[in-house]
Amino acid sequence: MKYRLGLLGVVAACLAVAPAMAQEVTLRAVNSFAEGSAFAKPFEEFIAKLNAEGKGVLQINYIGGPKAMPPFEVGNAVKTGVIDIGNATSAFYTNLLPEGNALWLATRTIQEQRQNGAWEFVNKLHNEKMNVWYLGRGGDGIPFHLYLTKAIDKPELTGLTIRVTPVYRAFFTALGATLVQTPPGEVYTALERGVVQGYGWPVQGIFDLGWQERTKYRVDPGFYSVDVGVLVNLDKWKKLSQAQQELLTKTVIWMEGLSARNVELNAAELKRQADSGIQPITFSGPAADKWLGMAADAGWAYVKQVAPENADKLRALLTK
Ligand code: 173
Repeated sequence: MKYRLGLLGVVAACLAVAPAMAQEVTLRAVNSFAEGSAFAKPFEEFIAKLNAEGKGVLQINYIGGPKAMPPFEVGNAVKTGVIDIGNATSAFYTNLLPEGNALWLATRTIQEQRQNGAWEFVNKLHNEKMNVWYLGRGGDGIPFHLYLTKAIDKPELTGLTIRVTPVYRAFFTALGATLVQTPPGEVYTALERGVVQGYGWPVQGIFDLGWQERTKYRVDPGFYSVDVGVLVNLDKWKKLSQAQQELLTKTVIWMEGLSARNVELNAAELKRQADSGIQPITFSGPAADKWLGMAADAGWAYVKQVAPENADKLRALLTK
């Protein structure tokens, strides 16, 4: 009896001092993109900065990329708390959040979205439907392209099988393509085996997995804008102290600022593609208008179809 009272006393004493001297917390992180690759890097820089500045407050244990977890599972792993924080494009978790289909259709930067209430609304959707705190968004200012092994001469893909994710699904369907969905890690093999005659991917990153060896053409202009979100399990987020939450927010806003360098990175990547023999197929004038018009129209029509109650609000907040 005496012992038990003593133990309770110790527990009570610990609880009493807890708010004053919060414990350092370590979050377990997974990346849906291969370590060191274009869309993994900003998150890796975010982790490095946070760990340098968060000693005694908050640390992130970076478990790794797709070798640790299939990319299309990362959203669900954050939702259920299997991991605490993840780096994933919304295209990899549209099964959990159909509204995610709107994020790459944004024409406002994340900085503008924080100003006009878009981030707040997108975060609320993640809270309610995914048990996720939408900490922030990298990848701004990076368009997507269609890459091909066979040339086309007009905005039409009838008879071609193209590798997609949800990003390109509505647009390439409208262009008449046959679609095959794969995670990034399976693109090379699909090209090698001739299962696909092309793939959707952003302007950055095709060298990361060696696809330049299997790519002959890039169709211009690019369309949409990459979104790579930093997702935090909502239960975990709520348990963090104000100082820990502020450190995460401050550091992700710094990460969002890194997107300014994408102007230069995109240009360097286009040059590297040209140097490795990838030829542009460039639509201009009315063909370019048709290409970009179809991309936006097909994308928003799909959002309306899968998220009818939120589509108009998302479009108003995310686009100019
Ligand atoms: O093509 C993809 O795998 C994809 O959807 C994507 C989205 C954002 C960045 C990179 C790839």
